[in-house]
Amino acid sequence: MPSWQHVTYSREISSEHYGQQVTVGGWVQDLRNLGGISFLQLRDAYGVIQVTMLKKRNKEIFEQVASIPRESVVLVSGIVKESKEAKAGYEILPDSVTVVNAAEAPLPLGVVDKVGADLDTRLNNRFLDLRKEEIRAIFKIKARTLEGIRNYLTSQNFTEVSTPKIVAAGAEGGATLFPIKYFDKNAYLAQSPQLYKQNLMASGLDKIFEIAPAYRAEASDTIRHIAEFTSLDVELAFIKSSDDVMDVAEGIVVSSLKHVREKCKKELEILGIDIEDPAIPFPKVKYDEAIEMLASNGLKIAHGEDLGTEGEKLLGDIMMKDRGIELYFITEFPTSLKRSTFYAKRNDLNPELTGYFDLDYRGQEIVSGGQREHRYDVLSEQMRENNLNLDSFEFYLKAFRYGMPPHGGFGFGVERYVQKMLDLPNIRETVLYPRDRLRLTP
Ligand code: AMO
Repeated sequence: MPSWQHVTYSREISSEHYGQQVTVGGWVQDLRNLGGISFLQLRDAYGVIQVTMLKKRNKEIFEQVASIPRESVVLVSGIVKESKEAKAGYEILPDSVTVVNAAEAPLPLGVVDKVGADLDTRLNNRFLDLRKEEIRAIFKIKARTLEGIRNYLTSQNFTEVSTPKIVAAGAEGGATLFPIKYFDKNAYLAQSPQLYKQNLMASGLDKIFEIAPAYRAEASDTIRHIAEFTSLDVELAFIKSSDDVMDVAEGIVVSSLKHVREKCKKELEILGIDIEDPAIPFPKVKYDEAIEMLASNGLKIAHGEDLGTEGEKLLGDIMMKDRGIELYFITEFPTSLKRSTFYAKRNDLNPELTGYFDLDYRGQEIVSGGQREHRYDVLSEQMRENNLNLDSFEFYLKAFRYGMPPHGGFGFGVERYVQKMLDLPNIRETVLYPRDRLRLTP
């Protein structure tokens, strides 16, 4: 045990401990008193330990334990004894029980209740919600997902960077900007590291990624929008087309799914989730084809309009039903739709089209990106078209005047990815302390 570990965890106790003294610590999940014998189910980070009190063995402890409120934190020192009845195969006969922190009653949220509480109550009491192993499993998987993403990108020679989250100008439209006071200036919370990751393409750090919060003042309450999400941003230089960018996105998904499957067997089992290898290469469905597929399934979307939540979902159903496909790109978005994405490169032969793409996972967009416009004149023209004040973007534009290679990249919503991977009904399930229009605490 490392020097800073002072309790033995349930998962560490084996037959080698039988007859030995240990100290365990955790929460009182349940107490049952059967007269001369009582049982305390003590839950630690990894499982549940049965502590058995025999009145005739130690009357004082037997009586002390009877009054401990549920969910209090206790330290128990005692002898480990093999037990046929205890679920873990052993029990602990205590020589001392210390109540470190007694829980108040009633609890604002039940931990072992069979009846599920609503999401708001759970989020208001997240620390209690997380005492359930199926909730903790989500966050262990999220951590492994990020680890898998980092491992992959690092193996491909991408450098991890950090860019400011307090910024002078937005990149994704004014409507979702959070204004803040910055000394005597006006500033915003970053919606995306877009301008910085492109800036870096002129620096020689030509394959970069960032994993950081992004902020959007999303006015509507949906199951896939939050005001603070984890954005995985990737940018790479000297590309030939958006295809190169899509290859990186595909590599991230394939390798992180494999990583999670290998590292999170127990958590996936707790959640009842099977992760299969996705079919590769991910199919590419052109925007025009997607519109046609939706039309022949009864959903009319005017050319140049967004597929919308309904369109994305139906396309996901069609891809699954017809082809058994969970992950696919939607490509060649029309310029009319991406016009507000001022940095998107338009097709050289047909300016009505961009090389922009989304990656959808079972009917939900999780990634969006493409090749950028790297020519100063064209870029500034596209910005003027969007009524942007070029002066506020000078730091960004400057880099395009002194040697900017062709480049592209994408933004990848980590929570949306985990939501879909684990088939969760609401993106908030994948955030410890979500932020949305109505929620600022905890
Ligand atoms: P976009 O705005 O499409 O693109 O965002 C990229 C991805 O981020 C996720 N996302 C969100 N997730 C949760 N809640 C939100 N409110 C939210 N908004 C976005 C989605 C989405 O696909 N700068 C570009 C990326 C680029 O071109 O590099 C951008 O931000 O999964």
